[in-house]
Amino acid sequence: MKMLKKAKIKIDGMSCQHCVKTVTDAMMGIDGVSQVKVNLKKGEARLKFEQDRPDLEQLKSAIVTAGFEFVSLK
Ligand SMILES: [Cu+2]
Repeated sequence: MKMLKKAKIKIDGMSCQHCVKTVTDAMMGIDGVSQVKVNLKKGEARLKFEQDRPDLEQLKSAIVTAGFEFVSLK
């Protein structure tokens, strides 16, 4: 059984459910990411991923490419 790890990403610029879906799809497209839950009000995405944390630059660029602003990663 694989251990899942978690991260919380703050994202600026999401304003509706369409944005939520765009961000979710962008995150799910990254290798190793197995679950994404976006909270529109809080402007954050909670990720679950396998083994090592996905590359920070990869996460950032996925968010920026989708048209949003990466704020922080916890
Ligand atoms: Cu939107």
